[in-house]
Amino acid sequence: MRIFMLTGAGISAESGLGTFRDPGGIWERFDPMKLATPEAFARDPDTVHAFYNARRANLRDAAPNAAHAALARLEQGLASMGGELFLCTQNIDDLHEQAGMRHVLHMHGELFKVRCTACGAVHEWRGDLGRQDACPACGTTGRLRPHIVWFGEIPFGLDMIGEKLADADLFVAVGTSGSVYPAAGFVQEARAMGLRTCELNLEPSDNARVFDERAYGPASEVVPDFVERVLREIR
Ligand code: BJW
Repeated sequence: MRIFMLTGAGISAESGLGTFRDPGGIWERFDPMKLATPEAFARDPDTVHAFYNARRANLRDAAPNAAHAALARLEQGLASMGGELFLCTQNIDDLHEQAGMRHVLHMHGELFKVRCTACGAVHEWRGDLGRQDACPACGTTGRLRPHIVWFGEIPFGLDMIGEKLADADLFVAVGTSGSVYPAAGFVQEARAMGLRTCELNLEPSDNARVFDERAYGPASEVVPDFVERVLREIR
């Protein structure tokens, strides 16, 4: 069995990382147009750096939950039976990797990485970032930015995403509201290619009616249940 899995902020909610659009979520407290666009960064880099410095500090204290751990078990289980779990996350946290996932595509980038807009080099960066920092590769000061896909920028890995969707038997979306494109359109693409589709979420998402199967509840419960069911089926 080959599974294409798309995860969103809901899978990390129980690890203490806020979601975006739930009541009290990040975009209810902060204006995305002032923080998560290339124009906002050009206009006011200090405010954008402060926002992502706070997010990095939050992530440094976070640990994976039972849902992340279950997906790492699924990756191993499917691989041992000749199948594949392709995990495409919209999340910029590293909780899938911390839980032991070997292969993760971060289509919206990674919080613990920065990119130099002078030379293009990408670097690991776990601490605060500011305009005073220099690129470790080319030495230019003030040209490092979060390695994150902001609104209006093209997500990473779209070619591979298309290939893996075409290759899969089952599409599963976990903890995503289905409101940000192009990720929100993957379920339609999957259906058009003849894949079965399944949604695991706290509550029905904007796309809920498009899915063949649905299970609702906290990710720490519905994801391990789903994983155990799949592992039983393939053994
Ligand atoms: C739980 C739970 C628990 C809670 N257990 N579940 C049509 C086509 C293409 C593009 C567009 C289009 N229409 C508009 C666009 C443009 C735009 C867009 O989509 N805007 C919408 C707002 C309408 N898209 C873009 O700009 C993208 N780029 C782009 O389109 O490039 C052009 C292009 C692409 C492709 C081909 C050709 C051209 C880029 C989008 C970048 C998104 N960036 C962000 C910020 C990242 C940095 C940061 O974190 O600061 O990414 S926005 C934010 O939303 C973040 C997330 O990855 C993303 C998705 O959010 P997610 O994960 O779904 O979170 P929530 O909060 O929305 O939902 C959480 C869910 O969890 C809820 O359902 C809860 O119920 C659930 N939940 N607790 C289980 N315990």
